[in-house]
Amino acid sequence: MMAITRYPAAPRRGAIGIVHLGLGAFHRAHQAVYLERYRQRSGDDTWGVCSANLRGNVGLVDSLAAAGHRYHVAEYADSQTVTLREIGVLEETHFTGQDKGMGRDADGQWGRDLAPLLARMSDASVRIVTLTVTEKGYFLNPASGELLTDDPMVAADIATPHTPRTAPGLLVEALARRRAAGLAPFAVLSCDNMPDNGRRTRAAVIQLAARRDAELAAWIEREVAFPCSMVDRIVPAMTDADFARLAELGVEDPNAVVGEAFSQWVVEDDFPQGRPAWEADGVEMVADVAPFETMKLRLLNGSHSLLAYLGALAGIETVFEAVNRRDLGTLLRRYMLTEAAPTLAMPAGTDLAAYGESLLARFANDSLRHRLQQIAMDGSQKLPQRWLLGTLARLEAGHDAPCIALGVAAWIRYTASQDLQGTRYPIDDPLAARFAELHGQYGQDAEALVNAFLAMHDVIPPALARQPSFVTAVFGAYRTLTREGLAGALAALERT
Ligand code: NAI
Ligand code: CS2
Repeated sequence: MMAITRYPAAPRRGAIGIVHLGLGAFHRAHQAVYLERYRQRSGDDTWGVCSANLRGNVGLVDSLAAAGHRYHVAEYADSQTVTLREIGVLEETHFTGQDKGMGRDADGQWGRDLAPLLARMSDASVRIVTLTVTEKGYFLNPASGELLTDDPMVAADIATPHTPRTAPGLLVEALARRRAAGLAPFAVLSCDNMPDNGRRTRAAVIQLAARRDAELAAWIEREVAFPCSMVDRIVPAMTDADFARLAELGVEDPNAVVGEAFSQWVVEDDFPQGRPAWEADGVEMVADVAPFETMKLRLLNGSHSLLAYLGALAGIETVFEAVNRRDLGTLLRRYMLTEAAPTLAMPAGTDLAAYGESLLARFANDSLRHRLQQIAMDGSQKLPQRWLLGTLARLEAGHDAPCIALGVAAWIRYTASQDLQGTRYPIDDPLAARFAELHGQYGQDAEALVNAFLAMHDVIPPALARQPSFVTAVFGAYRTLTREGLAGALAALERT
């Protein structure tokens, strides 16, 4: 018997206090849910949201507008227990990029809704700008955190700063307009899975602003708050099966999203122009997010990436299927307890073993179809914070890291674009062309291939690539994985 709890949206529309960049699945199922709950509880309707996509998914922007910006979120505790929420806190949606089906060619037609979006960001009532533009949307070198000034999108924003295409470019232009108008700046709250996400966003914005106007850059440095945050809720991309099961519950909504019931948001409390009183809705407002962020990135996301590359190579489709394999479950426990947890400095009383077990239980949620290929995308942007920085600390302290050595071997093999059975799949990563080049050049020589990947210093920290024991371990794992398959590689690891 299905247990269904339903919450309709608050009936009234409100004023817009937040602009969000990156109208994807996660924003709809996380930040928007907290804001809806806040509005319903407090009756304060000054924190409505204007949400925009800068690239991709114009269809969602328009479909939400057609639905009066209302949509549903289904939160599954398990396949029989679901909370259905209608969300009404979204007031406006915009699209500023290019997308398939828009009948646009190459350059010149960017920015359909750029003017209204920038006007909104420059409006005095907007006090916070939040972001979920994925790791690559900040245009930072993943290893060094430097702005990618040679990237064509960033170069365009440097050349024509008043018509920005990137998220940092939009922030700089909107902040410049506010400064010129004598308005206080908004706070910028990154909700992406990056380490020090606020400080990284700040670095991107200040570096870009400095290319345009040193005084503007200094003003941003002085005046703008960039609090860090740790966000957590598993929200997979929607499938036809998800829409079908929602229809069975009476929800026929093309803009609906499905996620787990669990949700966490830890935010540094630095909002000079004010913020919703989120505490009452379970948001943890803290002075320093770093320990929570690192814990989540290394334990949850690090485990996800291990499952993604190893599982995808064996042709496994979802997290649920992968984590139910005894040997992969054993790998995750060992990785979390012996390679990730010892690298963390947590507040007293934090029980990392219990946290790890709670993650395994969440991964085993049978109501989510979280595809490993979705998690595997953008590995070049994810691996430093999930695996490599912790591993470097571990090696420098004189320990080994065999689980991550196997993970790195699996990632290298995964980027060959076909699994161990020969089934092909596309690689979705900003560095995909470089991966293809390396496989083309060294595909027949495993040692040279591994060395070439470890020499990608924008992904692999040079200090890690210089550790001979790590290089040897990755090469050994690569050989075992390609010769003996997933079960063989995991059995070999269990013997160590
Ligand atoms: P999604 O695929 O539904 O949406 C991705 C969003 O990022 C879209 O709005 C897209 O337009 C935007 N985007 C992608 N590349 C961009 C670029 N170069 N510049 C500007 N915008 C860009 O993905 P979803 O689920 O919304 O996740 C987005 C991010 O949210 C993740 O990368 C992660 O950092 C964070 N997140 C997601 C969680 C999840 O379970 N889905 C949980 C925790 C964090
Ligand atoms: C996942 C995350 O796609 C990925 O890389 O590891 O999106 C993960 O689902 C979330 O961070 C959970 O909060």
